[in-house]
Amino acid sequence: MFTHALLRLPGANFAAGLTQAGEGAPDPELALEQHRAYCEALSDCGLSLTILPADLAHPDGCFVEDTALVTERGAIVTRPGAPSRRGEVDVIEAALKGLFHDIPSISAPGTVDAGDVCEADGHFLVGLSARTNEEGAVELAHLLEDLGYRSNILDIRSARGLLHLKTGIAYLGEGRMLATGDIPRGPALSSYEIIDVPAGERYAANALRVNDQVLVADGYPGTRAAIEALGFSVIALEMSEFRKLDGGLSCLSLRW
Ligand code: CIR
Repeated sequence: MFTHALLRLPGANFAAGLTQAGEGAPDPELALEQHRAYCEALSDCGLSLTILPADLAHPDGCFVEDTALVTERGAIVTRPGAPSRRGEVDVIEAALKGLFHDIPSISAPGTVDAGDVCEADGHFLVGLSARTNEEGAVELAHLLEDLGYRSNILDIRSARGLLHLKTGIAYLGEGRMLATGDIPRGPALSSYEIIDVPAGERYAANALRVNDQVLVADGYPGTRAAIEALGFSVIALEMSEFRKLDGGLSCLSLRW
């Protein structure tokens, strides 16, 4: 059960964030409105929220998920792969310090965006991507081991268009993994029941199970139906402005 979430508001210069989506510039006002609805959904799922102010030095700062990995047993601060995002960790680390002790960090030359880390009931899949390098993935695996967790590395560098591992998969619990076709189906995934994201709905793979509910981007009826067929109640959220910056539902919060 999650009881808390940490978030950061998108700022007035949100449109200056990194993107490869080619979907045009996001509207910062609309992003703020969509962020409000996202916060409301997390509250409705029973979480109490800490919402940090926007960070104008870091237009991607609202994508807090990439800056830290929070588990039941402790937190780890990452070292984001994009140089423009490295400074985002300071405020997040300070916010987590009051809640978790001894927070280790990924060190240079390692890089990790925690959007590349998918937890499945205490097991961790770590994506090697354009943002998470081998040094970072190996260091993260050791830090997770220190917390008593096992992990597998999954190389997604050849999956064109997947910014992070969780751009293409979401763990729904009870052994079920939502996944797009471009996620390599190697041994790391063999123990999961794969729920395929329908063709043309790739963006919806970044769904987010929060307690008994699943948050899904609005406008992807096939994915929504597949998740509802598993017996979940779904909260559909408009994500158009975050999508323009390659961001999905999970990126907007840290949950524990
Ligand atoms: C970036 O390129 O880093 C941001 N514009 C989007 C980050 C999205 N984060 C995530 O998928 N975990």
